[in-house]
Order: sequence, then C-alpha cells, then structure tokens
Amino acid sequence: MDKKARIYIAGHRGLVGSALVRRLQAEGYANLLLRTSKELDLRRQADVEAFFEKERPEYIFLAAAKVGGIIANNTYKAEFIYDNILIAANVIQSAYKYGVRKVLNLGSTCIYPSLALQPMREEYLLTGSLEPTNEPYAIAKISAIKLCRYYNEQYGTNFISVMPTNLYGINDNFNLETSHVLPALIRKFHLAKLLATNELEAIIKDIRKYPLGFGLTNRDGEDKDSIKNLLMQYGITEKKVTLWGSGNPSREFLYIDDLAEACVFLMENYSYKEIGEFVNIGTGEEVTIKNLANIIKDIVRFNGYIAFDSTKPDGTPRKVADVSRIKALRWEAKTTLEVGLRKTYEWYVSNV
Ligand code: GFB
Repeated sequence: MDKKARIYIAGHRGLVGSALVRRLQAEGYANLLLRTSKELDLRRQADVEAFFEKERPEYIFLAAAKVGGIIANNTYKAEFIYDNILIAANVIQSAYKYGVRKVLNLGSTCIYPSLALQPMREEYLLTGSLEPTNEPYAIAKISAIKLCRYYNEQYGTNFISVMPTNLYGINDNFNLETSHVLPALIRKFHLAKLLATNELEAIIKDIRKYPLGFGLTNRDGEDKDSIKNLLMQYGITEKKVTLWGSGNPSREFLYIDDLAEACVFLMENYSYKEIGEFVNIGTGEEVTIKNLANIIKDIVRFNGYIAFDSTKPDGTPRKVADVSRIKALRWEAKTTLEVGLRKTYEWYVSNV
C-alpha cells in the first residue's frame, strides 16, 4: 500500500475502526477516507455507489457493523441480521464495481458452531449449528465471508476476511445494556467502588457523561438513595457486583491495538490466495468469565464480592481461536490481558 493510497475505513468511529485510523496514521498513511454513519448510510446501496463514484477508494477496511454484547444480539435480532448483511453486500459490490485494489473484511469468531471443537480452526466453519444468542449476527458475518470469497473466484478481486476473537480496549461501548462483557465489568466494578467509598459526585459525573443503559438513563434525584436504587438495577451495590450467567463460559480477549496492527500487516503483505477464505486473529488464550471478573475487580480495587444472575444467558460455553494460521503468516498478539485491561481501565476513568 502506497502511503498516499486512498484508504476508506468503514466504521471509523467504532472500537475497531478508530484503532485502525490510529494505526494507519502512525504508519504515515495520509489519505484516509472517513464518513460517519450519518454522512453515509451503508445500508443504502445508491448512497454507497455515489460515495465510491466520487471518492474512488483504493483500499477498504470494512469495520462498519451493528455490534453488541450477548443481550443486544439476542434482542435486536432483525437489526443485527439486516444491517450487517446490507452493509457488507453494498460495500463489497461497490468495491468490485469501482475496482478497489483490496478489501479487508472484519468478521467475528461467533461464525463458528456453538459447540465447535476448541481451539477453533478456520476449517470448522459451517460444520455445526450456530450459537442461538448470536445467530443473526453470525449469519450476516458468514455471508460477508462468502461474498468476498465468491467475488474473488468469479471476478478475480482481492478481498480478504479476518475473524477476530472478542475485542476490547479504548473507545469501547460501556453502556451496560448493550456492551460486551469486558467493558461492562470494568464499569460495574468501578461504580461499585465509588459507591463503597461514597464518591457520589464521581458517580453522577460518570452517568451524566455516558448513559448506563437505554431504558434507564435518568436519575430521579442525586441523593445517595436514588443513586443506589439506580445502580442496583444494573447489579451494582457497595458490597456486591452481580454479573450475567454462571461465570463458567470462557472467552478469548484481544486488545484492539493488536488487532489493528494485524489488519494493517495483512493488508500490506498478503493476498487472499495466501490467506485462504479467512484467517483467525486472537491470542489463543482463554479465560473464564469468573476469572476475568476477579482480575478486573483487583485492577479496579473493589473490595466487595461477585454474584451471578443465572436468569441471564451464558452463550457459547467456550470460545478460543486456533491462531496457528496467522502465526505462520508471521504475526502474533503482543498485549497481555493484564496490560490491556490496565490501559482500558485508565482510558475509561479519564474519558467516561
Ligand atoms: O461479551 P458478551 O456479551 O458476548 O458475553 P459473547 C460474554 C459472557 O460474559 C457471557 C457474560 O457468558 C455473558 O453472560 N457476562 C457476565 C456478561 N456479565 C456480563 C455483563 O455484565 N455484560 C455482558 N455483556 N456479559 C458476543 C456475540 O458473544 O461476542 C457477538 O453476541 C460477538 O455476536 C461478540 O460475536 C464478539 O462473547 O457471548
């Protein structure tokens, strides 16, 4: 990729897209094309074509998507399948039509069967039933993989796909109803600690700056009882934090700057012929939700205890990627979970 190449980062304000922008800028890429979803609705084919016609991107990182944690996936099912299929189909078709040199399409390891053998190898795709809590999202992401593959095969394009594991880091979504587990845990323990140390002003500032959830964003009052009642609805008290599910599932977490580094590296060095249909990106290491919660509790310095709400879903029991293919391409994750968590917590405290 030439440093002056016209590079479109679809979804540049999200967790993934913003990390890609930081990485590309740090590497000296000077011609980044950025559009917010208000400026360009990727679900509208005519608008997408008009953008490509005018701006003529040469490379695309396809990081735009409707995403969320287990409950968001399980609630907004129609939006997760419709928005994500349209975004992928419109961008990939326009990339072909306007002769884009290369596309890097971002998926997720939820494309694998819910009970796939662990660690999950790329060839396990479509070998079993999907996890019901995220089937709509997974179907859309599988469609995007197949679009890239079959455009390559029929039209000779160079569209590559990557499947990152659960991601986290700065610019994540900390809304307790829609977020993934890791930012939710950071926020829950942090607010519980503030409650225990009676730092009401800090709690009020946090809630004002960033909504707790969609359904319950307003406080009736700013006295301790009102705040306590509000936080209790999210499983946060001064002595106890309640998490969803059993705590037994395991997940693999990749720090967002590592993902961005991997994506730029693959874009710069490999074609779809070398990568194959897609490649996993992860650390290859897993942690149970219970253990993750204990690590975060220690980093945040919350002294209370942890409880679990078994009325909430667990989702896939185990999810860890086999990363031998990307290692063979000479890339490996660098950030340990401990370091990534500390960076994310520091960012959260100073930005939310
Ligand atoms: O991160 P998460 O929402 O999504 O949940 P998935 C991971 C695990 O953490 C589940 C548990 O077992 C949750 O029950 N958990 C415990 C919590 N406490 C909480 C909490 O306060 N908030 C949240 N969100 N979880 C998503 C898929 O699956 O992973 C997406 O739904 C996508 O499609 C993404 O693939 C990477 O890891 O289960």
